[in-house]
Amino acid sequence: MYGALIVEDQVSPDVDHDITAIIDDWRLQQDGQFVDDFSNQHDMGHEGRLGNFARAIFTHKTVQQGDRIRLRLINAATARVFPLRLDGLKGKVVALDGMALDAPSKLSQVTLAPAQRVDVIADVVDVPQIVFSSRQGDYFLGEIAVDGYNSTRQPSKIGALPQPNLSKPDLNTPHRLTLDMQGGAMGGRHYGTDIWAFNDVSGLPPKPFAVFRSGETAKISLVNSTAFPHGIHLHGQHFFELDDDGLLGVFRDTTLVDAGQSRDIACVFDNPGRWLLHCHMLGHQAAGMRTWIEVV
Ligand SMILES: [Cu+2]
Repeated sequence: MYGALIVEDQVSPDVDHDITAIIDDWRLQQDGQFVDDFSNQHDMGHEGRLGNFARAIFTHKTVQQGDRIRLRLINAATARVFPLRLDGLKGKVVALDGMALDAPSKLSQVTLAPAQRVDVIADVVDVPQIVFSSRQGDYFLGEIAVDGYNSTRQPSKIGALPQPNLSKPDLNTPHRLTLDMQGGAMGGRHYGTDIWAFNDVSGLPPKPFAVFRSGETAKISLVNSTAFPHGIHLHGQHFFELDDDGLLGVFRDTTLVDAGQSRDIACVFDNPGRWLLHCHMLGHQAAGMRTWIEVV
């Protein structure tokens, strides 16, 4: 993301407002000051540095009932995965991690790992509210007030956004790799030098995890051998999640892999350069869970 987030005068023609919501959490003392324990090893070895106070911060304070809005949610938290419910809105998910879906999908619960984004186009049917469905119950993150009624907007279908120009992955590619996530509390042994490791290496190795020829497809199995979820983020390109049958799923740049689970991805490496590949729970990254790839 570059530049200003607030783009109120650049509204897409088919919506009344383009709204961004930054979702974040903070660790606060009773008096509202930040808790000053940023390099806490216990956090790094567990879920990461979770806050005890969370909010959604919107670029808009009000909408009208009946408005059609485009709402972009960004999980800017250091470590927290947010399962979210959007109340007061009836619509569709139209993009993930900034990439348009070819067919908008049902708007139900949305889960965002750190760094993940989702775009929704929806009609305002009641006060739009974002609720974090936490293990302890619903946690209110924020709302946009409803002020007035939009009587000019006519009901219409929510279509797909303009499609990105994507290179088709070669699913028969011989280039297959495994990225094994290791370490942390209650994790198994590994040979890395820090709390976390990828394939027995902690931190950035002198040689890349892999080198790809520009335009080449590779399939990577992301294997979570740890006791915690990880949001794995690749810089410089997006990738397809593959389903259990190996078919193309959603196209994004950060994928959440739950503890003990694995996910295969297929990526056309078409952006030359040296790129980080890391866990976006930043305490995990700082404590070893990072590597890099090169596209030549
Ligand atoms: Cu992680």
